[in-house]
Amino acid sequence: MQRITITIDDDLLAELDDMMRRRGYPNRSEALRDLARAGMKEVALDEGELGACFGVLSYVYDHEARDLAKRLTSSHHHHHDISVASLHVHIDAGRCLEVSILKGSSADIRHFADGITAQKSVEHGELKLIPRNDGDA
Ligand code: NI
Repeated sequence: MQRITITIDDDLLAELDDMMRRRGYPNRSEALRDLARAGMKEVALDEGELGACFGVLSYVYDHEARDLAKRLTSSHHHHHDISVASLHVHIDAGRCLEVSILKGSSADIRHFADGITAQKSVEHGELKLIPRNDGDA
């Protein structure tokens, strides 16, 4: 074990202490270790090669933005091997929410998702990867 010193702003520390009380952490070190582990797991999922995966991609877009809806649909058609299914919700007069289920290697899924979320007028893009071998005994 090593002892480190960190600097943290008052508001964040208050939130941390509050969470510690709710969850019954004995001290800040234990709470921060758990948060760091959880964060590192997220980073590994974000960055690591996970092999065969399912992906859940969600995003909101402005359906009146020039040609955007058409471009997004074309992307899905062009990558029909990756894009398994999509749910489309008209959230209000101008915006659509889509949730797409993707299937392929983590690299291919990330590449496809980046192509969607990097488009202008696409917001709240988020990709969750689920390794397909998770359930293996
Ligand atoms: Ni719509």
